[in-house]
Amino acid sequence: MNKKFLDLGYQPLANKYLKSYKRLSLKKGELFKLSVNFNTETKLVSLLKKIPDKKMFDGEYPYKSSMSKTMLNSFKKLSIKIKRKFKPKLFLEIGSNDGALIQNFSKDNVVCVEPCSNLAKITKKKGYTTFNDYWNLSLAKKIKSKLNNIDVIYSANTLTHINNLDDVFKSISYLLDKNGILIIEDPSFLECIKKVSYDQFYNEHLYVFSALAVKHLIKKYDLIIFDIENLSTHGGSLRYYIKKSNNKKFKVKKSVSIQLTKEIKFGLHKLSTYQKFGKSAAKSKHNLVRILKNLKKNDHKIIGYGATAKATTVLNYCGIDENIIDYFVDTTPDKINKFMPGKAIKIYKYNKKLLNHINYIFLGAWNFKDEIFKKERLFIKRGGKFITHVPYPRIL
Ligand code: DWN
Ligand code: SAH
Repeated sequence: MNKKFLDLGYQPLANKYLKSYKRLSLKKGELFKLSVNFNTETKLVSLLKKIPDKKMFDGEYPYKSSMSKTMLNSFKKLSIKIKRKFKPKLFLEIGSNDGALIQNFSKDNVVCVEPCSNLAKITKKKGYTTFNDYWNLSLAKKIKSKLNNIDVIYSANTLTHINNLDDVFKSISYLLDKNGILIIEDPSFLECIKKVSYDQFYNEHLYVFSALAVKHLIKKYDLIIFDIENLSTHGGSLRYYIKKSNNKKFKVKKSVSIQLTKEIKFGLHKLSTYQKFGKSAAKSKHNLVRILKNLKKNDHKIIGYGATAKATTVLNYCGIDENIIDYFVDTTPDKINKFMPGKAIKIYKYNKKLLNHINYIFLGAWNFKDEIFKKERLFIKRGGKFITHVPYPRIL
């Protein structure tokens, strides 16, 4: 049974950065209620209202995975591991974005799936076979009619964006070689709850997975998890290694039961744990607003760093506007000179000079804190402070 445990109010689409600010209207369908559910049987956490994918993933999707060194390094390390351990004959990536991972593979044995045409164009141009389409069974059939022997399928931060998860795993199971493997990587709900990072929810993140939920989801398609890695990326992610249950090539590792036990010990099988998270999010909102308003009372200028989808959730949930945050800085070309969704807060092209005379920066990209702190050593050295809400609101 689905039980609502978190209400993040009315939110705009997170990756729709407008060139000029306008107040979004509920009547015109520009704002969507963002509520989050826990399914007491399947343990799956999902949004109550799901927006059609064509509205979110179109020809102007601004997010580019290559904007962070942390992700580029993580993908590079993973590619070395995949080549060494699994020696793929034919490698398929679902949600290949701008090619941050596949650029580490040879063009001869890689297939990309990416629905956003502006991104698919990039990998096509680099010479990678790219299907500019949404992942589903009819696409899997189309790919199978052209290419055989897909023995490694990989998908990071993407399957949680697709409404019909049954179709997702059915299509994967259909296309994958009998001794092939599926690797998926997504934010871990356990880390999300521990860090009170309610901003992992925005309209694109239809789901946030726990190992408990993934295990249950894939069972129907004769798939099982045989290894799990804990990653520090995106605030704490899990990388699941999955095989068909009759594949004898890979043994089920202890890491799987360790993660499942950890999740049960924390209470991820119980509704009450999720309800507590709902309350922690409300407390986090209250405390963040208090910190920001106190700084404003003392005439401090605050800017934002990293115009993330997550920051859109924070701004719109907490009611933080241009009277509190003057502007955001970001390196993503398609976000620059536009406005934070739902807010009259402009995004400027990142330039160290924009941090001059600023003493307080709200960390929108808190998941890249280490990378950003390294880059901004001088700001920190001269006494500049970052503000974060994760795991609890504070000035760092
Ligand atoms: O699942 C998703 C994740 C992977 O990416 C998508 N649905 C949407 C997107 O979510 P996000 O916007 O919250 O992702 P990031 O990766 O936290 O975004 C980081 C942002 O910060 C980018 O716009 C780039 C920017 N940035 C920057 O300006 N300077 C990042 C770094 C590291 C920097 O030094
Ligand atoms: N894999 C990258 C990008 C994550 S952003 C990374 O980990 O950094 C989410 C990606 O999912 C976007 O590139 C988006 O276009 C893609 N996506 C969304 N819906 C999809 C679908 N139905 N099928 C395939 N990809 C999809």
